Amino acid sequence: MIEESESSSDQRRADPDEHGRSESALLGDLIDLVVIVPTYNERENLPQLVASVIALGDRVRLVIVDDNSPDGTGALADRLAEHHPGRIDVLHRTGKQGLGTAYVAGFHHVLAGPAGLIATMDADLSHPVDRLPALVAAAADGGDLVLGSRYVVGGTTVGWPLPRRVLSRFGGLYARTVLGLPLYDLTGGFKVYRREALARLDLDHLRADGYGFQIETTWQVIQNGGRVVEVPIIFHDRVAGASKLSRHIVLEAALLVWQLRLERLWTRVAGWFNRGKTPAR
Ligand SMILES: Nc1nc2c(ncn2[C@@H]2O[C@H](COP(=O)(O)OP(=O)(O)OP(=O)(O)O)[C@@H](O)[C@H]2O)c(=O)[nH]1
Ligand SMILES: [Mg+2]
Repeated sequence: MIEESESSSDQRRADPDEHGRSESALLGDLIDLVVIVPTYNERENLPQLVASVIALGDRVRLVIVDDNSPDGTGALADRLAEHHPGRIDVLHRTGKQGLGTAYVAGFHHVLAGPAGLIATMDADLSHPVDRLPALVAAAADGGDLVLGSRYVVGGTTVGWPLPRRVLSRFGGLYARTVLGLPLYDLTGGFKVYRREALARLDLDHLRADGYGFQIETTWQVIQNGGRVVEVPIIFHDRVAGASKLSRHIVLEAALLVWQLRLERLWTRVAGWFNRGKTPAR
C-alpha cells in the first residue's frame, strides 16, 4: 500500500503531536533507531553527519559501512566510534564493493540486534538530519517504509546543475511509470524502514547499486504488502568530496525497472496457469 505526503498527514507530522511532544522527543522516547551510513572517501563530511545524528537522542545509533576508503574515512569512523562509546559500529570491508552490498552488510548487522527502525543516509550531508524525526514519526504512525522525498510538496533539491536535476526528475518519472507506482522519489537514499519490513526483504538477492538498489528495496516492501509514505526533504548537493554516480548506475536502474515489472507479470501469469484463472494486469 502506498501513501503520498501531499494528500496525507505527513506535513502535520512535523508539528508537535497531540500530547504536545515534538518529533525530537518522540525520537528520543519511543524507539531504537539505527542509521546506516555507507562511506567511500567521506572524510570531510563524516564528522558533521555523525555529530548531528548522535545529537538526536540517546537511542539513536549509527552503523558506518566503509569500503577501505583511500582518504582514511574508515580510520576516522573508528575514532568517532571511540569518542561515542556504544553509539557507533563500524563495518570495514576490504575495498570498494558498491553501495548495494554496503547497505546489505549494514542491514544484516542491524537485524542481528534489537533496532525497531532502520534508516539509511548518505554521508555527504545531502540528506537533512533535521528531517529524520519527521521520517521516524511517519514510521511510528504506521509507515513500513518512509521515503525522504525531494519531489512531493515541500521537498526540493538545492545546488544541483540542470543536467543532474533533469536526470533525477526524469529517472523518477520513468521508474514511477514503468513500475506503475504512485511514488515521486523512488531513487533517493534517505529512508526509514520499520524492522519487520526490512526483515522481509530478500536481502541476498538484491542485485543493484545506487538508484536501482533504492528502487528495488521500495518495490519489494510494496510487493510484500507494506505501506510506503513519502515525507518532503530539501536535498543539498554535496559541498565536499566527490560523487560516485556513474553511467553504469543509471543504466542498471533503467533496465532493472523493466526486469521488476516483467518478473511480477511472469509471477502472475504462472499463478494463473496454476490456478486456471484469468490473470490480473
Ligand atoms: N561503502 C561504500 N559506500 C559507498 C560506495 N559508493 C558510494 N558510497 C557512499 O554512498 C553514499 C552515496 O554516494 P554518493 O557519491 O553521494 O552518490 P549519490 O548521492 O548518488 O551522488 P551525489 O548526489 O552526486 O553525491 C555516500 O555516503 C558515499 O560515500 C561504495 O562502493 N561503498
Ligand atoms: Mg550523494
